Parts: sequence; C-alpha cells; structure tokens
Amino acid sequence: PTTIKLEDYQPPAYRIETANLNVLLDPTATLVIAELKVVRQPDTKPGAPLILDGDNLKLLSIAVDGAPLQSNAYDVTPSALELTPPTGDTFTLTITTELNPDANTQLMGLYRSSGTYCTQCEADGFRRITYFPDRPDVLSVYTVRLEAPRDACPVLLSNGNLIKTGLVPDTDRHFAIWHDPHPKPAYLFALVAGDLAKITDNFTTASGNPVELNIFVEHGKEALCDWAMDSLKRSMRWDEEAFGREYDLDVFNIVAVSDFNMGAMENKGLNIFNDKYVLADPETATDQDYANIEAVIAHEYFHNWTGNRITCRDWFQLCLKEGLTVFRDQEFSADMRSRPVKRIADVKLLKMHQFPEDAGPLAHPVRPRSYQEINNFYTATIYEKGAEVVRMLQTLLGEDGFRSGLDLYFDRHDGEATTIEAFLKCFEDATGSDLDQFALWYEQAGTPLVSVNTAHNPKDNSFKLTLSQEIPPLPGQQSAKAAVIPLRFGLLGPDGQDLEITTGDSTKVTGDVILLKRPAQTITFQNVPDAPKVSLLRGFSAPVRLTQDQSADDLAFLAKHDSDPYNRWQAVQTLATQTLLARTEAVRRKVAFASAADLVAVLQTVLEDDRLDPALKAQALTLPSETDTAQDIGNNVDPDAIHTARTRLIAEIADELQPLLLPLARDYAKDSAFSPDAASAGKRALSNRALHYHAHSSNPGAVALVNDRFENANNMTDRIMALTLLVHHGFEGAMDALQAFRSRHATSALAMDKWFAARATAPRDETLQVVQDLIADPLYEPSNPNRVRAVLHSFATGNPTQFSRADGKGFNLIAESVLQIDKRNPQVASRLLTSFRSWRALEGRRSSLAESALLRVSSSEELSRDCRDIVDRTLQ
Ligand code: B3K
Ligand code: ZN
Repeated sequence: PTTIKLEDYQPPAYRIETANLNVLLDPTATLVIAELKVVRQPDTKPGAPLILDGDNLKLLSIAVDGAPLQSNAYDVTPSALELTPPTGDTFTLTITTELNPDANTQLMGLYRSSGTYCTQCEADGFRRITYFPDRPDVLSVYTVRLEAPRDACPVLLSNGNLIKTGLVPDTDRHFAIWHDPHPKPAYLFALVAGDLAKITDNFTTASGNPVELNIFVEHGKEALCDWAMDSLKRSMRWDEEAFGREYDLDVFNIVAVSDFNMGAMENKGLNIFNDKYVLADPETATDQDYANIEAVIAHEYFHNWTGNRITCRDWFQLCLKEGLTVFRDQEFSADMRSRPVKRIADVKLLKMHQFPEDAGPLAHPVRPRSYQEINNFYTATIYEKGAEVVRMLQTLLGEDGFRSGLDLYFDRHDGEATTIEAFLKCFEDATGSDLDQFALWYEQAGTPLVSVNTAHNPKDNSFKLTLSQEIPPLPGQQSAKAAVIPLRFGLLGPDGQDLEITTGDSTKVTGDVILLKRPAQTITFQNVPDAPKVSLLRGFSAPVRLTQDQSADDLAFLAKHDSDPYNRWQAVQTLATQTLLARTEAVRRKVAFASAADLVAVLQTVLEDDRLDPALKAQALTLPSETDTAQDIGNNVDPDAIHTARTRLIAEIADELQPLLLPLARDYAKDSAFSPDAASAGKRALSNRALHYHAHSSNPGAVALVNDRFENANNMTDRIMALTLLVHHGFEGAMDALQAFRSRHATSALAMDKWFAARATAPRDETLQVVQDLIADPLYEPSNPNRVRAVLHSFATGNPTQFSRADGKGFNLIAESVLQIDKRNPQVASRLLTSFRSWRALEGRRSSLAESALLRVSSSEELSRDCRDIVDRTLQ
C-alpha cells in the first residue's frame, strides 16, 4: 500500500476553473458528461502530463477541445486517467463515464438509499463519479444539470442556486440546472434525486438577504423535521452573532437519508444527513438525540465558513476545518443549553474516545504526517482533540484576541484552501503573540501527563506549586517536546473561597491561567497563610491527564466548594475513580472491599444541594464507565473485575442513598407533557439515573418500578432507559417489554436501532448468542450502516465484558463480522475494526485471543485498504 506524506505535497499542475456536469440518472447506468475547463498552472511546463483521479469508473469517451481522443492517446489505470494535453494555457476536456448507483454498496460516490439517489464525496468519492483532480486544493465553479424520470424523481437537487427546470421533450424525463457561484473542491459536490417530501421555512440574514430553507425527507416523515429546522435557524443566527458569519446563497437544503456512512456531510448549500441526525419526535427520539441533532445541524451549517469558504489545502489539514468546526458547534450548544453541563459532556466524550485512541497503536497527531487511507483519519483526535486545541488557543489569547485572530483568518483566507500554519499565523499577526511552541499540539501524538507537587510554608506564608509534563512513548514517537499547557486554576482557602492570587512571576501565571511551558516548573504564591486546596485544570483547560495526590477529604471539599462547576464534577469523578480502582484490585485479589463511605457522602451532598442543576447532578452521579476505568488501570486489564467492582459499588450506593434516590426515581412527573428543552431533559436524566441506581439496589420493589416506567413512559428517553435496565438486569418482564417495544416501533428504523443496541450491550453471558440471533433477525439490514452499528459497534464498544470475553468468542464474532462487512462497505468495516485498539492493555490471556482475532483479519487476502491500514497499525 502507498503511504501519502505531508512533506511530499506539491501544488496541482492543472486547475479546473469550471466544471459543467450533465448527469443522466439511471439506477444501473447513469451517464455523467463532464465538461471541464482546464487551466495549466504557471509553474507547469506546456504539455506536461495531466493526471486525473478515478475509481471504479467506466470510461465511455473523452474529448479535448471538442475533438474525440483515440484510446492510444491516453492511459487508464484502476486509479487514474493520464493524458498529454494541448500546450496552450487552457483547454476543455469532455469526459463521459457510466456509473451503476445500485451496485455501489460502499456508499461513496453516487449511490441509492431507499431509492433516492444521493452522493458522498468526502474525502475521495468524487473520483467515483468522474475523472477529476480529486484533491481539496483544486477549486472549481460547478454548474450541474440533472435529468431523471419525473415520476421516480420529482426532486432534483445539487449545490448552489437553482437556475432552470424543464421537461425533456418527447420523454417522461425532466431536468434541473443548479449553479454554485462559490468555487469549491470536488469533495463538497453533491446531488440528490428522488421522490421526497419537504418542509420549508425561511431566514433573513443580518444584511437582509432572504434564504429559503428546506429539509427533504421520505414521505410521511415531514412531522419529524421541526426540531432540525428550528436548530438550523438558531445556528444561522448564532453564527452571525457569535462570529459575524452570514449565509451566502439563496437556498439552504438539507436531505435526510437512511443509509449513510457517518453523521452528515457539509456539501455547499446541500447538506446530506444520516436521518438519525434530522428526524425527531418524543415517540422515537431521546433527549440525547435532540441534543445531537441540534449539534450536528449546527456543525454542518458552520462548515459553510470553516470548511467550505475556507477549505483545506490537503487532507493532512483536516483538523483545520474539523477541529475548528467542532469547537464552534460546542460553543453553540453551550449557548443554547447549560454551559457547564455541555462542557462536562464534551470532556466525557473526549476521555471515552480520544484518550484511548491517543494511548494506543492508532495514536496520531492532530495533524498527521502520513496516511494510507484518509477515511481512517476522521477520528476523535482530529475532531475532538482538534477542538480542544482551538479552545486552548482561545484560553491563551483571551476571547478578544481569539476573535480578532479568527476575523483575520476569515478575511485573509476566504476562498482559499489553506493550512494550519496559515491559521496560526492569523492569531500571531492579530495579537502579536508567538505560537511556535503552541504548534506542537498539532505535531505530537499522545496525551500529556501533568504531575503536581505542592509545598506550603507557614513561616513565610508561601505556597509552591511544582508542575511537570511528559508524553508517554508511543509507536513511532519515542520522545516528545514540552508543550505549552494552559492550566486554569484556583487556590481555595479554608472557607472554600478562591484566594486572591499573588505571585511574582507573570510569565507563568496570567489571571487564573498557569502557563506550563517547560518540562517542569515551580510557581511560588505569596500571602497564603493556610495550606490551600488546589483546583487545577478548571473547565478542562487542556487535553491532559493530571496526577495529583488528592485525599478523599480534599476531593470532598472541592466537590462542595469549587467555584468552577466542571471541577466540582471532576472532584466527584476522581473520588469515584479512586474507589473503583481500589475495588477492582480487591476483586482481582479476592480480598474485602474498602468502605465507599467517602464517595457515598459526597454523592449525598450533591443530591442534597438545591442550587445544583438536575442535569449536573445526573452527571455527578454517573460513575466513570468501565472503559474509563480500564483506561485508568492502563495495563493488564481484566474487564470482568472492573464490571464486578463497578456493579457492586453502584448497588452499595443505591442501598445507602435509597432515601434520596428512590423518590427521584419514583415520583418523577411522568404525566407532565413532554418538552425537549434542556431543563426538562435534565430532570429526566436525574430521574433515570436514580432509576438506574434503584435497579441495582436490593429493594424488592425495583423490578416493578422499572416495569412501571417502561409501561407508562410518554417519551423515548424514559422508555429506552427502562427497557435497557430490564434487559441488562434480566428482570422479569424483559421479554414482554422487548416484544411490546418491537410491535410499537417496528416501522421506525431509528427507534428499532435502540432496541438492537439495548440487547447487544447487555453485560450477560448469553449476549454473544443474542448478537448472533440479532444478525439473523428479519429486521437486521447488513446494508444499513446504522443498523450494523446498533448491533456490532454497540457490542464491541459498549459491552466490555462480552466483547473481551475470556473465551475469545467476542473478538472472533467481531473479526468475522469485519471480514463480512468489508466486502460490502470498507468504511463501516474499518470503523468496527478500531474497537480492537486497546487490545494490548488487556490481561495476557485476553490480549493473546484478541491478537489471534486480529491476525485472522490480517491474513485475509481480500482486505480493503481501509481495513488493511487499521489492522496493520493495530498490530504494529
Ligand atoms: N466532513 C464530514 C465527514 C466526512 C467523512 C468522510 N469519510 C462530516 C463532518 O465532519 O461534518
Ligand atoms: Zn465536520
């Protein structure tokens, strides 16, 4: 396999100024006639070879300036078309290709989902539509004519504005012509054709331009689009207010399809979505779904500026658009909802997905230096760590400095395909700061470990804080340089109030931020009469791990008094982690557990604190997951021991705090009308968390209460929570509930995905067989990525004891499934394969069984490039 390297980047030899596509749609024989105006670049010698990318294309004809080329005048390989062009500065290339959308099971390029034609071109799907320089630094103005039968495809969409529609004389066909005035890379091209319903709304930009907004869905699903439309309008307004960014076309279209490899795609003016991130009503969507829809609609919309108007020079710069756009969607959700609750949710996600990635064989820098398959780099590191890096920039430069740098970026690079260097330069120029060392965040993989030591001297009332940093060695990165780490902090006095900070050294401390720039650094604070409690990394101001000696008393103190809500939550989590680690060790050694009284007391304080938002309470009451705990243990991990320790701890807390938890679980206002707003969602989250504890308790009434919640739920959040508890605990009533849920939701694929996932994640021995049965279920659809993920991905990533079974059968099931899926859809297969990424951290027996399963995948001769890349790196 070829490795593509950042250092090998060469600007394109030819650009395509305009691309006129005429697409004659047919399920098995679509014709694409591409008329490309090619412009030779100043540095390119006249007549230098022109190489166009292609993948799985049937070439019918090719002409230069209208003259057909004979087949000896060009070379076609499986991945390219090469020809010697005319020596002039510009010429026109006309290429006709034939495609078979129905045979496209990879869901890259042009394919059909439930009969609707749609496209996915990022990162390199356009080359599956026509021969083209399929790279993000070739920007072209597109005019697209679509033609299809009127009956089958009344709706014809492409990027930009609609120019013309009409009938094709003497046929049953019609056409539409779309023109996108904004030059764009091929990965942002899209078309959709089919028989779809739409809901319409409108928006007036800050400058007074009217914009038509449409969401297209399958007929009958119109009523499920209101939340998405509302989210879109709020996103558009917010981007104007928060970043001064206006929309720039007459129409903004969103199309929801059911077969989609990822969440959604930001094609210019024509976003295509996995319908999971569009469709919602209380009957089928959870509170989490509502929040996700709001965030993904916003994310794709925000790409219009960060990604589309300013795009990436090459795919190594992927975080330029993704990290920045995730940062923007996080800020949007924080403004729409509770900022601390959103921050905690984002950090949990980062620790759950990105930290393990960054600690294992698939670790890579936020800006990778090489890749074999770019589609494997749409990772938590590029997205979520990428967003954290942008957030640190904001912390370092302050809100005003950050905003002025971003304004300069929009100003300076609008219409360009650019780089991380150019991005950082804008912040340097706007604020006069030097970001050389900061740039290391883009270059080095691995999560820095920050260690903390303190010393209080009552004689001179001084307090010393010594901080050091290191990045543990990784494959291909033996040593790392010190990064610049902004640590937001506070020192708490005996009354729990933040002390006034006095230190002589302003190069290390600015306001409430410590800048850790060297491998180790000591800061001395003056006027500190009593040893303070240190609250470090407030708001999770840097994507690092912290090791700090903190007693249960210190943590209880912080959990109660810290003025930073994130760190209040973190203190509870740290205490819970300490308890979980000690108890996991006790399970393994078969010795008695230490008391959990400290943790119980802290949770009690949380529950009794009337000032706390219910959503925050729910988060504080959620113990670190089994995956988090495995990550904290680091090596020789026994998932069964973690599971046993965690389950027993939950049961103990449930019994101890029953007087507080039971009323929350029981007296929840189930009759009040449903509303998806954040405050109502927070109340549901807290009640469901209490119900979750109660289900683990020794109270004999628990089974009845969970059944009752299932039967009386008036929304999906409550219903699926209750169903999951019934199934995971094997409670009486579970089978009936599964049946009832299935009858009720048989026609909603999104609701049924939850049913499949609830079953696949049950931490029970029989789940292995259940998963095999689920794959054989008539409702299982191997061609539908959401359904495959609901079963297999849920099992592999959400069921640690069963995936990592001591008999290896969980690994084998996933390995076999990967091989099966790979034949149809490499992107879905390789994503599933990444669930092995922490295999080396498992205890000996399990890790060697995981290795055998990986070797079995590796030995397949027909592996896609996607899976080959993942399996090679995972085994390295
Ligand atoms: N840019 C797309 C992701 C494309 C993934 C290609 N394998 C969605 C997004 O990040 O908004
Ligand atoms: Zn994105």
